[in-house]
Amino acid sequence: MKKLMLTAAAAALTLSFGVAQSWAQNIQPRLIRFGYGLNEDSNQGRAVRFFAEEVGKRSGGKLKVRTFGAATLGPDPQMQNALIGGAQEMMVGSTATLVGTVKEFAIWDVPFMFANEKQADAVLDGPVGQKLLDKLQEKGLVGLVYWENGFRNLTNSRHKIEKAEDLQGVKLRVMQNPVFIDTFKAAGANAVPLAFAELFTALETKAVDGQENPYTTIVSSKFYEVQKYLTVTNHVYSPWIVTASKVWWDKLSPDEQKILLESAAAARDFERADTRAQAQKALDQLKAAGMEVTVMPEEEVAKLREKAAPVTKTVIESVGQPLWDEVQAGIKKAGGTN
Ligand code: TK8
Repeated sequence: MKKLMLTAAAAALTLSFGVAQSWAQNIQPRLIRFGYGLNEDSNQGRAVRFFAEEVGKRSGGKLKVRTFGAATLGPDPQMQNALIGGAQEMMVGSTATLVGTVKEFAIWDVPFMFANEKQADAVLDGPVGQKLLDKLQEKGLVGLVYWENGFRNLTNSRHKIEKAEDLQGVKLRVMQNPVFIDTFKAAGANAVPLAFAELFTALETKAVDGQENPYTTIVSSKFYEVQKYLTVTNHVYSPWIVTASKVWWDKLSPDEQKILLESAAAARDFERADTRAQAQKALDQLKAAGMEVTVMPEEEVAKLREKAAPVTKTVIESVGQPLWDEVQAGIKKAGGTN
């Protein structure tokens, strides 16, 4: 009995020593302000909280992530600037609003480029995805990992959109990004770039007729309250990106950086699984909330693709053929075509 207790005590000692050892890594007490645009009750909010808990656990409570949802620290472009200036530490948001900072990011906005999530994961988590993350450094940002926003679909309050031509004249809010503006202009819509934080009010007051986002966001942002028609188009796969302020990041120890990177990657895996599990449920919720759901027939989607072809060409000219080829090779390797 005594021997057993002694062994237990020894084990406890080793254990606490082990813990003390990992705490003895170079980790300082730090507060990390982490902003995001969607509501707390969203796939984005859940993943940010997961990230915060991971960072807490992995740093023995020394690194504290304080989360700010619903764009309380400002819309994506404003937060990006705060990160660059060092006034905010971290955020997750659309890659789309980074195109003005690093032009190559336009490649993720090319309509109909990824056919499924498997292709998107392979390319984003592969060498090309990393290459783009690395390009942010010289602009004052550190790109950690990509999370999933998802395939985007159209909603509007004006009329049912079933054919490509039904988009004609519809005043559609798009992300603040030239590829989105050009794609929807080419489709005949009146594309209006607007910050996501202003979108609900714009839809409610009918300043715009419609918008496009994944099902999960249409639910978590309650767009179904002010939008009657949903059209399934899956016109583009949108990634989110987790970024940090470079001036701040450079002051962190390698141990601290490792904790943040690994936690962001763990949160990515959690987020993608959660988002995918929620997507079908979200569609059911939208139907139950009274939205009229129309699946755009394939031949009509093909017309949208055709109209978007010149936009894709412009993107290739801007990002360069080699980068485009790399992405296409990644898609091929992941299986299938787009
Ligand atoms: C949230 C946005 C949102 C995006 C958009 O801040 O703006 O429509 O899809 O997820 O990043």
